[in-house]
Amino acid sequence: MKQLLPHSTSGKLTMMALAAAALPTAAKAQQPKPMNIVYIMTDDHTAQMMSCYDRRYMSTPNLDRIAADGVRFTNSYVANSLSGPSRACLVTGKHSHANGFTDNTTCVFDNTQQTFPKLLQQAGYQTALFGKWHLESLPTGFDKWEIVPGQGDYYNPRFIEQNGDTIKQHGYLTTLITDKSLHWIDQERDKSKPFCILIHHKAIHRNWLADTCDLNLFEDRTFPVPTTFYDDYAGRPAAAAQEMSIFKDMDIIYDLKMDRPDKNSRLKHTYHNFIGRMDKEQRAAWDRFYDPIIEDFYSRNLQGRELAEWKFNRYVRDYMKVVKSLDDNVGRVLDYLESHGLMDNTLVVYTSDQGFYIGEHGWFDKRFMYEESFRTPLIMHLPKGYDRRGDITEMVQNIDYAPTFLELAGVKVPDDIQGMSLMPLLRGDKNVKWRNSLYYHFYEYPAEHQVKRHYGVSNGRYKLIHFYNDIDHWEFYDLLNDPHELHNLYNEPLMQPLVKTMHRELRRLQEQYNDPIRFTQK
Ligand code: SGN
Ligand code: CA
Repeated sequence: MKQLLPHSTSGKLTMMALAAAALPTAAKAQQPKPMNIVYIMTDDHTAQMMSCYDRRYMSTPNLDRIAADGVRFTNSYVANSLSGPSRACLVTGKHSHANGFTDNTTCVFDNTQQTFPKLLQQAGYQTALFGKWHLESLPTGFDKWEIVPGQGDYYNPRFIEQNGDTIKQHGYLTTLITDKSLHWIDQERDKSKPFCILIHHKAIHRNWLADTCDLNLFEDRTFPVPTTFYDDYAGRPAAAAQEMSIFKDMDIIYDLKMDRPDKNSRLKHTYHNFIGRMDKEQRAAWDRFYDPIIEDFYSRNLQGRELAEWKFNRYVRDYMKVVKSLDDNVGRVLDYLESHGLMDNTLVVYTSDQGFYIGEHGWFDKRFMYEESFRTPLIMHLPKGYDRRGDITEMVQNIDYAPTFLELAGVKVPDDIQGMSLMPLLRGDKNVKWRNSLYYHFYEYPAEHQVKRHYGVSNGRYKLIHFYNDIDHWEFYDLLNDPHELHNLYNEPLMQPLVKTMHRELRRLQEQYNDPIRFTQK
C-alpha cells in the first residue's frame, strides 16, 4: 500500500487509513495513523488575554503549551465578527452571504447544507460537538452532540441532548463541556475510526461569571487603561454611534455585579436570572466575595474618569477569571491526549469565534472591522510529520478551517468552499501562493450595541471600510502608521491613489465571493 504522507492531498487517504484499522496487528504497525481533529473554540476570547500573544494581562500556561510546541498565527481574522455568523463560516468554509447566516437575530442556519463535519462523517470519521452552537437549527453531521440553548448559562446550565430533551446539570459550564468532551473521546466514540470533536465553550462571553473557585484571583492587580480608552471617535461616525462603551453602556449590576437591594439598573433583572441559577453554596461563595466590594464601591461614589477606570478594572479581572477556568480545562484536554498517546496523530486547534475589545476605544464587545474584533486568536498543535513551528504570518480567516480539516483527513475540498486550506502553511511548503487581502462583512444592525452594517477589505497594511444602510461613510487606515485606527485618511488627497487601489481590491473580492451587496464606484 502506498505510504501515506501527511502532505498527501489524495481523497483516498481516509479510506486507506480506515482500511489500515482493519489490518492484522503486525501490518498495522507499518501504517501511519489517521489524523484526528480536536477543535476548541471559545466565545469572545481575544488575543490580548492569552500570554502566548500578549503578556500585559494574564498567564495562560495551557494555551501557551499549544503555541509552544506548534504554531501561532499572527494574522488570523474572522469574516463577520459575531458568534452565529462565525460558527456558520467555520462549518461551511463560506462567507456569511453564501452560507445564509448573516446575523444572530434574524437567521436560522439551513442545516441541510454542506458542512465539513458532514463530509468528514461521510468519509468515515466519528464526529462530535459539545457546547455552544448558536445557529438556531439543530446540529447535523455529528454522531454525537450536546449543545447549550442559545448563549448558555455559566452556572448549573441547561443542555439540549440529541434526543431533543433539555436537561439541567449541576456545575460550571466550562468544566461540564470539557467533562462531556473527554467522556466522548474516552468512552463513547468508535475507536476504530479517526475522530473530529468540536469543543465549543461559552466562556468568555458576557457577563463574565467566574467559577466560585476562581473568584479571588487577580484582585491585587490594577491595570492601566489602553491608550485609546478615551477615544473621541473624530472622523469615525459609526464608531461614535456604537453602544458598547465601558463607561456609558456597561451595566453596573449585570456586567459589574454591583447588586444591592436599593440599587437599580437596566439589566438588574437579567443578572438575577443568571445568579438565581446558583445553588446555596455557590451563591454563598459569590456573596462572600462580592459583598465587601459592593459596599466599598457605593461608599466611594466614584465619578468621571475614576469611575470609568474602576469599571475597566473590574471588567478585566472578571474576564481573566473566566479565562483562567478555560485555560485549566484546555489543560485537561491536552493532558488526556498526551497520556493516551494521541498527540502524534491529532491536530489540536484553539481559536475563538472572534476577538474582543478590552477597553480599546473605550469598548467591550466586538462587531467592528477594526483590528481587535476583526482578529481572532489561532494556535495549533500539529500532528507528527508536520514540521512547521513558530509564527505563521500569512493572513488567514475562519472560512479556511473547513478546507484545512478536509484536506488533513484526505477528503476532497468541494469547489464551492470559499476558504483556503491552511495545510500548505502547516507543512511548511516553499513558495506557497497565498492571498494578499481579506474580505469582511458585518450585518447585524439595528441591534444591540448599534454597530452599523459595514463591509471592507484589508491587506494587512491598508484597510478600507464602507459603513452603509442608514449611513454612507468610508474609512481608510494605514495600519503601519496608525495601528489603533484613529485617523481616517479616506479624504486625504495624498492617499487617493492607495484608496483607489483598495477600492479595486474590494470590488474584486465582492465579485470573487459573489456577495450580492456590493458597492458601486462613485
Ligand atoms: C448577547 C450580549 C451582547 C453580545 C451578543 C452577541 N448581551 O446578546 O453583549 O454582543 O450576545 O454575542 S447579553 O445582555 O445577553 O449579555 S455573540 O458572541 O453571541 O455573538
Ligand atoms: Ca462571540
